[in-house]
Amino acid sequence: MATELAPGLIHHPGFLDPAARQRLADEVAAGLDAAPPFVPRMPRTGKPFSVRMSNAGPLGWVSDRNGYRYQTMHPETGRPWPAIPPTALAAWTTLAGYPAPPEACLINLYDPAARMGLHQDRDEADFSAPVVSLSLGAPALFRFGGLRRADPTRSIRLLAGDAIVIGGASRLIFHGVDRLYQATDLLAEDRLPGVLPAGGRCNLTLRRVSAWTGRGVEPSLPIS
Ligand code: MD3
Ligand code: FE
Repeated sequence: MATELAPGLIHHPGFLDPAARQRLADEVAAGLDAAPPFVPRMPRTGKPFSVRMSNAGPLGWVSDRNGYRYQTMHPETGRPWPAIPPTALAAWTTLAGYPAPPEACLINLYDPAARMGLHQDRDEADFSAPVVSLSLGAPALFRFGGLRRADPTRSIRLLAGDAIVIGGASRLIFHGVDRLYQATDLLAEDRLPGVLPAGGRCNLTLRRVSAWTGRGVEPSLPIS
């Protein structure tokens, strides 16, 4: 059952069943072989993120001393990003309510001590498209607030298989991940060996980056 946490912010607990989580984990592992995780750094200071990242799709989000941006190539290998995992693409089709496919799939890899500070996602040109988030691995405490950093926040736990759709009036809310939880009873399919250290977590976010006119072909995407 889906819950509307705020206008446009929809939580779908257990959206991926164990078989779908296993399939997605295998697809992510294959993608990471082609596009190994990198350590993003804060613009200007160069301070490393505690979260490691990779991407799939025509565009990938990167951050380094020069700033945040989307780019077509992996920052270290110089190769294009691999295809978006089919199981993630299917989730977008079911959940996004948007007529064009995602252009970027950001893959966040959390070790048990990693966190993500409160931020907005606003490096995209099209805020009319939602962001779709899929969680794998250990549970996390997700925090979200309002359109201003100082607005009051609420927290919910995100578990393996949960989906969140962030759209409409919530597309630009502040949000972050305060901590992971130790799960003593994770299913084998939720451990992601080869992708995550023990007790780690993986989050995929599917995004539109460029504005979509609703006409014509998608320039950089295959037809089928
Ligand atoms: C609310 N990721 O990659 S997912 C991110 O769990 C990010 O790794 C977190 O924040 C994670 O930018 C949270 C849920 C989420 C994703 C995108 C959002 C919430 C959002 C965009 C706008 C508002
Ligand atoms: Fe975010």
